[in-house]
Amino acid sequence: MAIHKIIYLPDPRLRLVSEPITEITDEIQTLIDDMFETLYHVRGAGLAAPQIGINKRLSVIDINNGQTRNPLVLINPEIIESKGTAVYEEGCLSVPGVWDKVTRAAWVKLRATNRHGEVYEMEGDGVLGECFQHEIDHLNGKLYVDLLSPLKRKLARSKLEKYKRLHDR
Ligand code: K2U
Ligand code: ZN
Repeated sequence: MAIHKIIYLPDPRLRLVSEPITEITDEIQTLIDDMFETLYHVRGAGLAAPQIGINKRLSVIDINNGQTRNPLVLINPEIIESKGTAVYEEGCLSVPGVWDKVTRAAWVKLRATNRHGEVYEMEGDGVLGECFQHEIDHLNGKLYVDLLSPLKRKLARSKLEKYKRLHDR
């Protein structure tokens, strides 16, 4: 297994629309294991393949905060239903050091494939629903800062530059 380097805004690879996965090969299984290892290493709640520079429609999620593990694999995920709106305080591993409020659907139903090739559906609200939406946005080349006002986006960009200078990235 391997821990991958997470890429940061404005890396253009974060802006690509990722390719669907057509076959769950050994290479994909290794990628899933590596993504979980990377996710637990950085103590994130979700990680999308484009965040490690791989433009495939794959995300891994574990919102259990380091307690009992509850790994969730999302291959070719899509939101098939959504309801209401809610305001969330959001951050992103590819925009480190920046948190802000964004408005998203309050409840979503997701359809995805797991690592065994089985299609499943899952409902989510709260952090899970937020995470589903955030991760699928990554697969479409979108970042949560796109949901901010132009002024807040400018502020986020300067906070990110400060973070990168401090962390030598
Ligand atoms: O995809 C990501 O960038 C990971 C996000 C996933 C997430 C987004 C919205 C709501 C819940 C989860 C991060 O896990 S957010 C938390 C975070 C941020 C920076 C460093 C560590 C953890
Ligand atoms: Zn993110």
